[in-house]
Amino acid sequence: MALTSLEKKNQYAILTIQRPEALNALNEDILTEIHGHVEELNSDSSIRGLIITGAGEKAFCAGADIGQMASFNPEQAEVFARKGHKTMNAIAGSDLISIAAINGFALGGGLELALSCDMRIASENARMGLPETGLGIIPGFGGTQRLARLVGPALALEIILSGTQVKSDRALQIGLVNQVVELAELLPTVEKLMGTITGKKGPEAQKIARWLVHSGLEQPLSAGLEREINEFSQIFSREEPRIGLNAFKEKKEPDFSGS
Ligand code: CO8
Repeated sequence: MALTSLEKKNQYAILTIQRPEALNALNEDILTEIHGHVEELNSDSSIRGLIITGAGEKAFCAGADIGQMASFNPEQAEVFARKGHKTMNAIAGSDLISIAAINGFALGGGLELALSCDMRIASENARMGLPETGLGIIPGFGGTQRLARLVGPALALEIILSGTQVKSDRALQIGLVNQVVELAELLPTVEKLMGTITGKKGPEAQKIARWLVHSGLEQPLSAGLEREINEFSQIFSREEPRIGLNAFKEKKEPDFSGS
């Protein structure tokens, strides 16, 4: 039986991890399913956004399956880590605009899954952390790299080395999440934001801006700024600026659906 579900809505899809009895812990099958869903959505031109959440009211995802890891030798650990990275990279590297709806615990690989998304919105009961060092292991699905890039090295090290569970209000304060809302309001809030994002903006402009932000983090500021100038000029060879700028002049809503 599938351990994840995918619901397609207007322009976006909701991927839910369906293993609440194990707090939605990630085993190999779940990683494979998530990767498969992302690939399917990549090939569906009607879908531009991806929301990831966990079933139940207690957990987004409590991490990699600890039971599965207990007997690993180094080779098996590498296979599992590579599989996790492949899945997280598929999310981060796809053109899908992604939001993690964190509905409870997001620990270890669960937080790393949320970190592979563009944005994170958490419920008030959410607890986030990288408790791996308490298990004698390290974050292995991208946490050491993505968390430090998001909140800076000092806060990332505090979270990684202490294993502390970060509550929602602190997560908001340090920029780990974009918003905190009541649990009942979580999906409506995330869907509303996704609807705004996928609604009336220029899809090509969004794709390029998103790529500039992500790729800019991997290069010197001067190179990123130069890329921005190039992309800004190149976009004027496209249809979208004409639609958007003329609509503003004519005091109309832009219609990018045919661009
Ligand atoms: N893996 C497997 N099962 C889990 C996991 C998990 N990560 N987390 C919870 N479960 C299971 C529990 O075993 C329990 O099952 P059962 O009812 O059969 O005993 C069920 O979910 C409910 O959990 P609890 O009874 O423990 O619920 P509590 O409310 O008491 O506690 C906690 C909730 C605090 C979230 C607690 O479950 C916990 O600490 N879980 C582990 C969290 C954790 O350490 N996560 C990090 C795992 S390591 C990791 O993610 C590394 C990623 C990189 C891997 C690289 C590969 C090489």
